[in-house]
Amino acid sequence: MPEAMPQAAQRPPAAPDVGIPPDATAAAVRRVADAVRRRVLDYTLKNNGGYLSQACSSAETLATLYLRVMRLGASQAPLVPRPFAGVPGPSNPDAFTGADYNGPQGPALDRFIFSPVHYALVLYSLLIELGRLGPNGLDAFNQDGSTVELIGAEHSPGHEVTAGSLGQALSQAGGIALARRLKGETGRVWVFMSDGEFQEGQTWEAFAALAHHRIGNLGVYIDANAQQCDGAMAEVMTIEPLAERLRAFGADVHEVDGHDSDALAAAADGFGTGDRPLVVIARTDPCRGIELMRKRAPKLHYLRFTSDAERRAYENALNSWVRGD
Ligand SMILES: Cc1ncc(C[n+]2csc(CCOP(=O)(O)OP(=O)(O)O)c2C)c(N)n1
Repeated sequence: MPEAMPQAAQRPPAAPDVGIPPDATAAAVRRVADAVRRRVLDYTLKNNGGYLSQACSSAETLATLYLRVMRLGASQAPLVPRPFAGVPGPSNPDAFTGADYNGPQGPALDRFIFSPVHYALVLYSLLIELGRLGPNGLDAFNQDGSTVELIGAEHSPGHEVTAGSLGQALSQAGGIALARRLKGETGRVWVFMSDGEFQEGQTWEAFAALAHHRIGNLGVYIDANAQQCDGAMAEVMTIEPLAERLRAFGADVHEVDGHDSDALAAAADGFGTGDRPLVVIARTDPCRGIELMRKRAPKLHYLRFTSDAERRAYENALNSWVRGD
């Protein structure tokens, strides 16, 4: 039998501090997603480069997860991120993870595992929009000794595991989901992945294990932006037909427009009581919202300005966005 739920876990998901209700609409998701893109563009300019296409492609998916899909409690973490407290281990009682930005753990509450950690700035920006991270939460972004890393790790806000070596987090999430089922917990485990991770053998081994153990409390959202670091997925090494392959591995697969929040949210409706993992393939546009980036295709993975003129073009794009032109 599951343990009695603690009082805090019985509360509905926390209403973010920005006036968006837990049952947010597609319009609210769109507002948040655009704000996330703007902030990532701003930091890309401040840092003279960054993972910008990931914000373009995944902003609606991540915002929909936080605002419409996951059952999370209020953040338990400081608004100003803690500095790095050393490598975790039995001799380091000060080590922590960034999962407390996603609320407390409780039998009925969901857990979130963030896998492609080079998307970290997208997640931090979203946490700011949701009031889970303070407005100055990015002040130490990418600085030595900070947990607000360019490539996130388990101590980074919103992160629970270290997953910089891509394709590993799903295996960890599968173990968490199995343990939760054995404990009789009703909360689900959600994993956010990139499509490049489906070029990794470990991902398929993880799906085989999920099918074998009949894991029905784990859902995966894939940002299928058709890009990876060497260019277009189709050119480097195709993963298609992804939906059929995942179905053959026993998953319940939905393929949706990854900028359509209603479709993203509907795919998760009622999920959590069956015996198959859920996969939502979010087909996305890596230049969504920042048209200027199309000039760089097919190399969109990391934006490093190649000239002052190019940098100014991105500055102008940000300024006109802020002005609302
Ligand atoms: C196991 C492993 N292999 C290679 C890398 C190097 N790497 C970092 S990001 C990346 C691209 C992954 O594809 P995806 O996340 O789909 O790219 P994006 O959409 O962000 O351009 C690769 C291969 C890594 N981090 N881990």
